[in-house]
Amino acid sequence: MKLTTLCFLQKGNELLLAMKKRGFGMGKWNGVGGKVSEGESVEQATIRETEEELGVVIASKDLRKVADLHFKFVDKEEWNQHCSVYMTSVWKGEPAESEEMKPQWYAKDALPYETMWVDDKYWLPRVLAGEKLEAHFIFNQKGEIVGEFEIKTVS
Ligand code: 8OG
Repeated sequence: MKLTTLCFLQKGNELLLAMKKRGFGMGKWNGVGGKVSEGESVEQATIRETEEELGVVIASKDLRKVADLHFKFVDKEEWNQHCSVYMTSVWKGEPAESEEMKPQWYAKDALPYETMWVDDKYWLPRVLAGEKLEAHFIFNQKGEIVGEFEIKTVS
């Protein structure tokens, strides 16, 4: 199973989302992140991806792990992934558009869930309310959730 990362910058009542301009998840608002490379820790990948996609630098001590998301794809095993999700309120630099992402600040209570991955509306509000979560979702190839999903609080 692929290891991936997702990182959200937060500033007061706002969350930074970025429009994915190409590749998997194109056209969706999301945090920033991607695949963990060989020989890299999950935190190192989170920091690298955030710098590549937004041009900001995060120190590992400022990353707060908020969720483990397990995404399984029916008939597309190569898309299966374990995604580690982080939040941070501390970084260096000003978020800027890159080839892959166009960032925009949103009020946390007005996120554009209809233009985000379909699972996000189930777990992201809980993370923003302070919960730490582990969740399992099964998708078809169209990116729709199939059957029951599971979200539990972890300590
Ligand atoms: O390297 P690449 O950009 O393809 O990595 C995919 C990114 O998209 C990675 O940051 C994880 C993220 N991602 C999924 N599925 C979902 C999802 O269902 N919800 C959210 N919020 N992010 C997802 O691949």
